[in-house]
Amino acid sequence: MIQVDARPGAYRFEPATTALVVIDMQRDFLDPGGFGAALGNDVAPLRAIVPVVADLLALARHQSLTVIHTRESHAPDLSDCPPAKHQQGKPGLRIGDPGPMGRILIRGEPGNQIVPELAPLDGEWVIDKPGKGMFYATGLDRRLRDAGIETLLFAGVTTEVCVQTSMREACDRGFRGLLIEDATESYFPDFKRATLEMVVAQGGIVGQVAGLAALRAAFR
Ligand code: C5J
Repeated sequence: MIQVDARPGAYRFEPATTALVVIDMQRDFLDPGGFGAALGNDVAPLRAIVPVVADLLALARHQSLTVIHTRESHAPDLSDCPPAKHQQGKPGLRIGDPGPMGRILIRGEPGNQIVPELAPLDGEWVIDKPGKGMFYATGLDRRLRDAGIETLLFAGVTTEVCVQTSMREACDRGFRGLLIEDATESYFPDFKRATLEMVVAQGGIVGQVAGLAALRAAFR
């Protein structure tokens, strides 16, 4: 049993039943010209966590955890993109519109790929999700249960949107979550801070939070 110095209290897990979930570290959110930038955001803070996420991935691989990568992505015909979601962003810079890295948030386009520094290895799970949360229309719930996964370590972007949504959904489904705070980022520093506080409030109402150093120390 591994025990991590976490907030609001110690987080315990068995590596054999634990997966690292890296949410949406894809060019559409991290590179200029993608969906994140199209919504008017500065992508630099998200780019800045890539080395930390790479270290976290290396640790998870070394410890033989199941590794899961998600991508927010839609079918080329947008059949899985509800009108309310499609209408986000400025006309011409919406999901499916052509951008410098291909069609924005469309499966298979260059911008939809995970950044090369964090590329999935053979055998790691890659989940294409049309929602903000990782369970909607992905079949992931069944796959996790079939694999005997009980606990989930979370990283990726953005903290308050796809990461938090996925973590809350995981909690409702009975999975225990630990958010690695220096391996997640938001376009809005206040939103990240608030999300970390929300997660650990009320005794860890939807999970727990720890830094990568604490996770690494727990494996020693
Ligand atoms: C957003 C995400 N922010 N991956 N997606 O639209 O958090």
